[in-house]
Formats: sequence, C-alpha cells, structure tokens
Amino acid sequence: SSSIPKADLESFSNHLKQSRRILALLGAGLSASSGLPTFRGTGGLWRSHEATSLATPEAFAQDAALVWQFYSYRRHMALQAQPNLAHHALAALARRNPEFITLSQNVDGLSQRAGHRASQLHLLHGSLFDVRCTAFDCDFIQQNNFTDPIVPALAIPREQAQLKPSETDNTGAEAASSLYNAMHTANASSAKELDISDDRIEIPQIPHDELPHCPQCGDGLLRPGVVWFGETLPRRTMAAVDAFIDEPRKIDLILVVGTSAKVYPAAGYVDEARAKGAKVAVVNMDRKDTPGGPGGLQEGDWFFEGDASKILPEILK
Ligand code: BJW
Repeated sequence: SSSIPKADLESFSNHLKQSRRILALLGAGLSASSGLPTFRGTGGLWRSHEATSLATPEAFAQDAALVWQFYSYRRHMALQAQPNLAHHALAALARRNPEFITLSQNVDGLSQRAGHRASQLHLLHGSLFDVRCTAFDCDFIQQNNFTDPIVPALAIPREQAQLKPSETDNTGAEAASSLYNAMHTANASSAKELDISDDRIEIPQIPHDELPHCPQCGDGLLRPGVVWFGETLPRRTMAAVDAFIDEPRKIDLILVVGTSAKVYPAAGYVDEARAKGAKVAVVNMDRKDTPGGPGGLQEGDWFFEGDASKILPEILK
C-alpha cells in the first residue's frame, strides 16, 4: 500500500537499526494532516497575507488585539486537533531510544499529547499554551494554560469553531482556512474571496482592557509564549540542544519532517548534525523544500516525498 520506493525503505531501515544518536527537526507539515495549517506553501492559512507578519514583536506592539485574535484562534484549533500517526511514531521512537531527541518548531502541543517524553522534546519556538507578562519589571510566566478562550473577549462563535472534516474534498487545512475567514467575515457572503488584509473585513474591535492581563502584577498585557522573528530562542532549550550536538560521539541520523527549513537557527541544526556525521532523511510533500535547496541532499541521504502522517509510521516501524 506504500508509495515509498522499496530500496529507500530498506536502506533507511538498515541505517535506523544501526543508529543510536538521532535527532528529529519538526515543522508545521507534521501537523498538517491533523488539520492545522502550515505557514508557507499550499494550504497555508495565512498564505495570502503572511502569518509570519503577525508572528513579530512589531505586530504585537502595533495591534495586540489582532495578534491575540490570531493566537486565540490557533490555540482553539490546536486544542480541537488530534495528534496523528506521525506524532505517535516519533513519541514511540523516543520511548524506545533514550538517545533520540526531537527539536520541534511547532507550538501546537500535539507531540506532547501523543505522549512524547518531555525530557526528549525541545520546543524551539515555545508553545501556544504558555503565556507571559510583557511588563518589563514582571516575570510572570504560566505554562499549560489551556483555557479556551483565554479571555471571554477572544471567544469564537461556537457554530464556526468546529474542525469540520471536509464537506467536499477539502483538506483539513483548507477547511481551517475558510473557517478562519468565516470567523472574520460575519457580514460577508463569500468568505473565501476575502482575506484579512481586505478592508471590507471588519476585525472585531477588542478594548485593550479585555485582552489577557497579568494576574501577578495586575497591570501588564500577557503575550503568547512563542518565539517571534527577531527574538532569541529559549536559552535553556538551545543549551540542551547544543549539549547533545557537541557531545564527542557522532550523530547517526537527523530526520527533517514537514519543515520548509528556512527559519534560523532551527534550520541550521541540519548542517550541524551533518557535521557530526549524521545522514539526513527528509520527509516532505514538496521536493523543493529540501534543506539547503535542490542540491541540498548528499549521497546516502533520503528524501521521502509525501504526507508525514503516512510516511513516518512506515519508516519508523
Ligand atoms: C508537509 C505536509 C505533510 C505540508 N507532510 N510535509 C540566518 C539567516 C537569515 C535570517 C536569519 C538567520 N538567523 C536568524 C535570522 C532571522 C530569522 C529568520 O530565520 N529569518 C528567515 C525567515 C530568513 N530568525 C529569527 O528571527 C529567530 N530568532 C533569532 O535568530 O534570534 C537571534 C537574533 C535576534 C535578532 C537578530 C538576529 C538574530 C526566531 C525565529 C522564530 C520563528 N517563529 C515562527 C512563529 C512561531 C510562533 C507561531 O507559531 O506563531 O515559527 S515563524 C514560523 O516559521 C514558525 C515556524 O515554527 C517556523 C518554521 O516554519 P515551518 O514549520 O517550516 O512551516 P512552513 O509552513 O514554512 O513549512 C511547512 C512544510 O511542511 C513545507 O515544506 C511543506 O511542503 C511541508 N508539508 N504538509 C509533510 N502533510
């Protein structure tokens, strides 16, 4: 039933059996078949208007209400989504190999919910479910805040908020995308033609007071505990990853799953692992997203083309 070339599957399985120290670098494509949109490329929720332009400190400073609506929606969708077989396959690999660590760029919590050991899971870009205070003199941080909506003003109308399996042959991501548009187009008849950059769309105005505020200092605005462009990755997370990479023993394998590998420093771990002897196995729907570009793979590496939720359970069996 598999479309994976037999020779590739065999050579990979042989290498995996001999591999001890293994890394996985994960991106949004891992969660695509769970119905969560990616950032770039087809099916991207914010593709026409750049999700990445909202993932910045500048956007938050300029319009915290807009940015909070984006994240509130993402929190809601992630809570509704279920981990897929790829999340489970990686969690199982972590259980049977204590020398395997996962570097996830994803903030959706699905690896954790698949039972991935926390000690082997490094969240490079934080989590949608962490929040922290933005007041400069306040150190409030809260993890695993699953309150949905986080404040009443950020509620999504219930009937629009289900992750619907496609009515037509929509992918989950497309359903999610039109759902997002619907949420912002209460008065629009044709949600699909509109996007958030369209001035006909009214973004609900949320008074500053009704956005999430800090329970500790009572004053500061809370923000999502994710890593935005221009911000540094969590220091302890990076130190743990560096410690693994800098160990004298070689790294046998790095799995690069569902990421466009364009965002640094995350993407740089592929070359760092390679420099420590690792072979590279890429799992992606799109061949042009090979790390390092079209010529990025070397003799003995693998490219498994297709849906991570189908491929990972096969190759990690
Ligand atoms: C499937 C599939 C299926 C679909 N199965 N596959 C060096 C060079 C150039 C620039 C820089 C550099 N070093 C630093 C920078 C600046 C910047 C950066 O990298 N810019 C580049 C874009 C050019 N980096 C930073 O700012 C980082 N901070 C930093 O470096 O601090 C030090 C510093 C500070 C100040 C100045 C200078 C240095 C921080 C980066 C933070 C990224 N944050 C985000 C948002 C997180 C919160 C949120 O979720 O909202 O992280 S942006 C976004 O991109 C998110 C993702 O984790 C990240 C990566 O995206 P990902 O996961 O790869 O998703 P996509 O959509 O791009 O790809 C999906 C893939 O899946 C595609 O390939 C599909 O084909 C595939 N796919 N379905 C398998 N079913």
